[in-house]
Amino acid sequence: MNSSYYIELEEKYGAHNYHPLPVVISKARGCEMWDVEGKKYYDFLSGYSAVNQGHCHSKIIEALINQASNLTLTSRAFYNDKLGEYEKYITTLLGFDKMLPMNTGAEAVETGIKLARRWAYTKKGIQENRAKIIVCAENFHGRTSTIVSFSTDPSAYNKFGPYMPGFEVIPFNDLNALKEKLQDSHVAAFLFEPIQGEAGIILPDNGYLASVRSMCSATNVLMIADEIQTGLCRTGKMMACDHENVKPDILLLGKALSGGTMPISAVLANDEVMLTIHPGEHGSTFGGNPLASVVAIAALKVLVDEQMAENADKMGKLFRDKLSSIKSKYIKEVRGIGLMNAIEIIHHNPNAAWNLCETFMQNGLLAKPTHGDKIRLTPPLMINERQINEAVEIIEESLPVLESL
Ligand code: IF1
Repeated sequence: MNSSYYIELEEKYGAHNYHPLPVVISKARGCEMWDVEGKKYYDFLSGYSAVNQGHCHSKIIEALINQASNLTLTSRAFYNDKLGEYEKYITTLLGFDKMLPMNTGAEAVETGIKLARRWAYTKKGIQENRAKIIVCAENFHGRTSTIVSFSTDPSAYNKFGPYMPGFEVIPFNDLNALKEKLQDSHVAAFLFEPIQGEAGIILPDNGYLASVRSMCSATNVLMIADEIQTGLCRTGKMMACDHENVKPDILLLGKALSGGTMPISAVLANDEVMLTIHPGEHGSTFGGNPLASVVAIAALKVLVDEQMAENADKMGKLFRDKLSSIKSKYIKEVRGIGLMNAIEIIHHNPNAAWNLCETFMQNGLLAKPTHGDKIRLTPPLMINERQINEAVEIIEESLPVLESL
């Protein structure tokens, strides 16, 4: 069957909650994907940073297959012989007392919100149902009803009300605005992305993370870092917070925690916060299942053993240098850190970035615009110099399409 067949199937039988590029992928390995016609592409989206280790990494797939044929789920009604090993591995690797396992990134964010509120009432002494959580404009933390309640993107929250109260919005990268909000004794936490992904790879000023850390500590407010997209070596360090040697009070992980094989998310915190939730007060059917536990250990080991943070740092610098040397009136900015990069397009046609991505696709590279005029360029972290060079060539040879729009 050809691509049209599969596209028509989804059109007829699937919800229309996405607008994909017209490409039908049937195989992927490393940085490369193949469509049903056998055409090869470089993957410069990486499943929105879920495939940092590269598609179908042999060690992760091997771990998955071996465990899947033995034990996949016990539920948390019983213990199993994999979860404790995983909890020990990830808390030792990342430097926290405990980990609460969930499945999707949004579930990790929701868990972080519940932990912050529970800590606020039982430890900080905030009056019940009065806890506030500060968030940033242009945030993206998932798509549950609570999370879209504090989104500033109408396409995320419009006509999904009524909205969950208890959230206040400040501009990202604005320490004065945060300082002012932190004077409110009802504030339980500050929830933020170290780098705003969906907003278009927006980096804060140098020192922002360290200032957030000290300001939250000084006002007894929990710092919740959503590293679901920025974490796990994407920015050239294990965590984006590591660039400023900052440790949040609650760390949220997802996506590449499974190497893109299955939904696995994790919430890490120290005992003072984590132990405010007692048995039977939070969880999920698949959270901490033995299959996810084995896969997550393998996915984390691959990042460490194959030095993917170091490669992301090195290849990211090469990529931005080469992109920045392209002379084009249509490229307003090249920005990013590690292999979390984006180009911002400047063009009178509002569909220019989309059309450019369709041309990238015709020339063998897959990427997608975010918020109109920004194109996220986030390949798997095992990409090599030759592949970076080929990708830059594809980008450069595609730009002339903008002349005719
Ligand atoms: C979609 C965006 C990215 C995230 C951060 C939590 C979550 C995400 C920082 C929730 C998820 C995904 C969701 C996916 C596309 C993608 C995305 F475009 F939606 F905004 F990456 F930027 N925190 N991001 O980036 O994790 O529940 O999805 O596992 O909804 O289309 P999830």
